[in-house]
Amino acid sequence: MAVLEKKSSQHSIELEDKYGAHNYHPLPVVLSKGEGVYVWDVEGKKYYDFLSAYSAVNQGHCHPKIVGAMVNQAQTLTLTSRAFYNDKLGEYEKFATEFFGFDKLLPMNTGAEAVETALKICRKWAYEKKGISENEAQIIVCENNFHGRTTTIISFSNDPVARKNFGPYTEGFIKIEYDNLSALESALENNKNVAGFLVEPIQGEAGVYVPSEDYLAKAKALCEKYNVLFMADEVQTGIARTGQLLAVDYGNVKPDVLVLGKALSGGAYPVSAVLANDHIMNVIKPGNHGSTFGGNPIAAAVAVAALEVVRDEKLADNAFKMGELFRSELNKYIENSKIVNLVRGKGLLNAIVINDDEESETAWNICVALKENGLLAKPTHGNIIRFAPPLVMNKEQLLECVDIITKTLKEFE
Ligand code: IF1
Repeated sequence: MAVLEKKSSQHSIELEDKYGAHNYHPLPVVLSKGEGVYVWDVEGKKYYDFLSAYSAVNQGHCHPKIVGAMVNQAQTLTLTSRAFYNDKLGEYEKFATEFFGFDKLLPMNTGAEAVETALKICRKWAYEKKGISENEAQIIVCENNFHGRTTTIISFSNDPVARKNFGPYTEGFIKIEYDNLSALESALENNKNVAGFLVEPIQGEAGVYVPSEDYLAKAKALCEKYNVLFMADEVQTGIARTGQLLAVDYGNVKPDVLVLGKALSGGAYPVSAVLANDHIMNVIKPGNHGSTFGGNPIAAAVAVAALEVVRDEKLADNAFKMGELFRSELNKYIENSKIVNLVRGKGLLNAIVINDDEESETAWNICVALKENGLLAKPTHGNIIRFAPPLVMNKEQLLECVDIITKTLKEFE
């Protein structure tokens, strides 16, 4: 008889280490259950999740309404491909386009795929509507961007770890400094072949870098002046994360092309999308683009439920209020801290900057100590720790988390 193997963290870690590619360096915690703002490891220890799967689980872990919609649809019809219609996709497209205020939606699965889709739409629009000559289109992107992992997307990354030895790279991108309007204007002025500008409303991977207040609105105005598509990558910042439904809402900016992913499904299923109005989206014709799984009935049912949760539970509002509270509480601590320089962010997308160089282990060690104290977060760029809990967190829970964080930081002062 087979001996029942007792589940342990160590065992799971060893399995991944031996049989999985080493493309990640996870914190040593093995999770097996989640509910709302909490996750549990295989030994049964409970944690506050302060990463939310990189902002995919905005609606909280295993939200019953989202899981219910998924299970229900999974028992009825999972996948048809787009060779046939299904009875859920159109309903979802109607719901989501009305929700975000666009004419049309193109469904994909991952964030990177949606970004690729936006780039393709932009190029095709440039040739067919703007009149740029074939193969000449340029797209402006920002330094320190993160838009995903495909070969084209890493072609315009400037993170050597993401990029080195994956060449040759895709051409047609111009890189400018983020949060720099004159850099944008001169890139637009000096090149008649610019088709679009792709930007993160807040740079997540760069360390939750919030641009100047009027940056996005003025960048959008410049794009209009030069007849260039303003493409907002809201894969991480969208769906209430920053305290508004979209981060561009702070500047009343309406992107020409909106890219969504992650929390569009509440983290239950890979669902991404590109939204645009007809004069742009209609450049895409049958055969130009697609995906076996994009727009499948489970994804459609899950996305509708996930957006309804955001609306019905007023998650943008809550993220705004909890974010203000979080930063003001942490600022009280930082006043007398040697180890933390500052806290920054919007809504519940925040980061603290540790007073140490990027090569130091301090931020990692703080995250390991946070884990011991019951809160999971991950460092980025060596000396920055991102704090992005599910948006369903209440005040009492948030204050308990502030307590855990400040108590842990004190161990490092
Ligand atoms: C990983 C960061 C977060 C994104 C934006 C597109 C994508 C992402 C603005 C691609 C993905 C992820 C992926 C994740 C780490 C992560 C991340 F640290 F790298 F920056 F969230 F903060 N646009 N972001 O942030 O979406 O294809 O992954 O669905 O492990 O690479 P995807």
